[in-house]
Amino acid sequence: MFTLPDLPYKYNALEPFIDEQTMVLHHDKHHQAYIDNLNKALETHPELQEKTIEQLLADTNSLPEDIKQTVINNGGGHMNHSMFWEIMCASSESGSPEEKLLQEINSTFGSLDKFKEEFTNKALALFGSGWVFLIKDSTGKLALKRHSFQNNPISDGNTPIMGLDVWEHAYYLKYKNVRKDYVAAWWNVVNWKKVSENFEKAS
Ligand code: MN3
Repeated sequence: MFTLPDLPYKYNALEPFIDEQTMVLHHDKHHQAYIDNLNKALETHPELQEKTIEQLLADTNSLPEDIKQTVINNGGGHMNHSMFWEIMCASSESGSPEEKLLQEINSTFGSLDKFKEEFTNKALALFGSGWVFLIKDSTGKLALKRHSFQNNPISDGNTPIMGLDVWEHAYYLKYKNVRKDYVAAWWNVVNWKKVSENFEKAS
C-alpha cells in the first residue's frame, strides 16, 4: 500500500509564491487521490504490491493491461508529486545549484539564466495538463522534457532531477489562468540543495 508522504514543511511555508490553500488541496486531495486510485488498482494484482513506485513505472510494458493506464496515471501522479514537494522549500532557503550541477547546467544550457528561461518557455508552451522536467538521460546528459498528464520520465529510461507541475490545480486559486506568473513565482521556492542531491544520485 502506498501512503501519502508528509510535506517536508508547513502548508504555508511557500507563501507568498505558492499559497497555503493551494498546498492543502494539492497535497491532501489531489496527491491523496492518486495514491488511493493506485492502491485500488493494485488490489487486483497483489504480485505488484511489493514493488516500489519506481519499479512499477520504469517498465510500464510489463504492467497487466487491465490496470496499465491506471498505474501510469496515478502511480505517475504519486511519484511526480512526491518529488515536487521535495524540490520546493521556503524562499529564504532556496539557495543555488551546487557546483557540479551548476557546471553541467552551464555546459548544457549556456548559463543558469538560460536554463531557467528554456525551462519556463517549455512550461508556458505545454498545452493542457502536464509537467516540465529536468532529466538525466541514459548517457548522463541533462535535458528538458515535457510530459502530458502524469507521465514520468522514468518510463522513458530517463531520471527526473526536478519537475514543475503545470496542471491548473497547481496554480489556479492564486494565479487564475496566468500560468506565466505562477512559473515566475515558482523559481523563488526551488530547493536547489535537493535538486543538486537528485542530480548527484542520478550520476
Ligand atoms: Mn498536481
